[in-house]
Amino acid sequence: MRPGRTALLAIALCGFAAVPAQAATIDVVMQNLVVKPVEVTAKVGDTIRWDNKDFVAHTATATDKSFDVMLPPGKTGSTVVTKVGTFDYFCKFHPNMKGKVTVTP
Ligand SMILES: [Cu+2]
Repeated sequence: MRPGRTALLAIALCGFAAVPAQAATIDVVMQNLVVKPVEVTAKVGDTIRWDNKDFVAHTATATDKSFDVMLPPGKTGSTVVTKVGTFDYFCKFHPNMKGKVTVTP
């Protein structure tokens, strides 16, 4: 590879590394008292968005209280994950509704 081309490649790689990864939104649907998908994986900075398609209210309440999102009937709610770890959550009104968010760096 010619020197000029190597330099150009180095600049391109540096430029790519300097751009932070785009935060993603991970959608979870609550319908018929079921959380789908039950388990999702996110990276720090991503948004988890729950879409309550039922006619009753739900919550996405972390067992460790790291988030507690109220989801009125037909509404969405979200939280941005900021900590690495595995977070189990449930619905305060329907404790059988459970899900899990795994957050990676
Ligand atoms: Cu519920």
